[in-house]
Amino acid sequence: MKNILITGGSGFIGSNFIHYLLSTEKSNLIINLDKLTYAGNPDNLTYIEEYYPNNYKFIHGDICNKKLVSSIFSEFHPEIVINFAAESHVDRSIIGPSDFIQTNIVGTFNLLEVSRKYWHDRKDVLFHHVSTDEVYGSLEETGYFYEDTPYDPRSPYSASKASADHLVMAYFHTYGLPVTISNCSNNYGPFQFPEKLIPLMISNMLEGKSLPIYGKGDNIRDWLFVEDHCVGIWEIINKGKRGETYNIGGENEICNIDIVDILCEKMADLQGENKDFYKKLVIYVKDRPGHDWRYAINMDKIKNELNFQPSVNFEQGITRTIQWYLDNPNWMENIKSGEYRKWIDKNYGDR
Ligand code: NAD
Ligand code: TDX
Repeated sequence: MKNILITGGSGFIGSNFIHYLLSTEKSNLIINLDKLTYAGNPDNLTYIEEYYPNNYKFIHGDICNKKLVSSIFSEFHPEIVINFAAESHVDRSIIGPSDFIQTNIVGTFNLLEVSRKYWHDRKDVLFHHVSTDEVYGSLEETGYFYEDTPYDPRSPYSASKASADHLVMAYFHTYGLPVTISNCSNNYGPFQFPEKLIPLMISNMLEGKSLPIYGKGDNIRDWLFVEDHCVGIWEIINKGKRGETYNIGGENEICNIDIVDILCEKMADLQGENKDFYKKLVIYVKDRPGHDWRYAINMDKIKNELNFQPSVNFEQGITRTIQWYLDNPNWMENIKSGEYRKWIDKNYGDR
């Protein structure tokens, strides 16, 4: 039995990861340290609390709190740390970068410091850091992000993630701390907070609200189904070379307007409406400042070295995602009646 400290486990990817891990490797003890910011949602883990009470422990707190993190190490002796905790939304980082610097950089530094001090020179432990393809910057029509692509972050969010990645690698080279990093592309799937493109569009369609597309809608992202991402992370933890970075993508490059078109058509199909029913809600709004144009991942390394391949194609993944939101209206309703609503009303108005 391994004790695994997961940070940010109440967010979108962290909670999917906890579901994945406890359904496949039932013997681990997972300690979830989460601050429950606006994006952290205890509802994501209700099932886990109920069905895995002996394998799951929630601790409400901040990764920047050194005393707390040290006490978790002393009490639970984790052998693996998986750092999902972050401020993760690019638009919020443009409006107010401060929390991004604090959590993404200082918080990661704090976790590294406590891990180093507590583990000393142990080599049978691992600090896995979850990062993003946004650290590599923005691509034109051709080319891909490789693990050795120079970092070129362009938003406060991606700059904070890049800083954290550099700290993680510095702890490997300087102190010999066993680390791995995964840099993944845009995730989608169940439990994603409705401020990111796909769940926002689904939520607005269901409320009959407009579907805001930034700029011309020609920006391209590489969409990765969250469950495939979770499998990839676990493969890296188990088989990845220490001190290495692995890219994880979905091999699904799609521009934003095509994503919204697909969502509108799928939703119409599932709701028994005509094909264009939701498309009339599309509006074009002011572009995001410094909007990266294209992200595309080359994932030869994880394929060749770890034998990992995404298993869910976009058609399957998006159908499962829309169906999940249709099947869980209370999940969305709980979010919307809370702080999120106040924030979005203040910053975006009704759109
Ligand atoms: P999310 O915003 O849904 O969840 C973040 C979680 O971290 C929340 O539960 C929040 O409460 C928690 N948290 C925030 N600050 C904290 C702090 N100081 N201490 C403890 N907990 C804190 O994010 P996500 O989409 O699940 O992303 C998880 C990780 O994956 C992040 O590191 C993000 O940068 C990275 N990532 C996300 C995507 C994506 O498409 N969502 C893509 C690439 C990389
Ligand atoms: O209302 C919108 N309209 C719109 O056109 C929103 C919210 C987004 N967009 C565009 C901006 C992007 O080109 O859609 C694309 C996706 O936007 P987000 O969902 O905000 O994701 P992105 O900015 O690409 O970043 C995501 O992927 C990388 C995650 O939020 C990051 O945490 C991750 O690191």
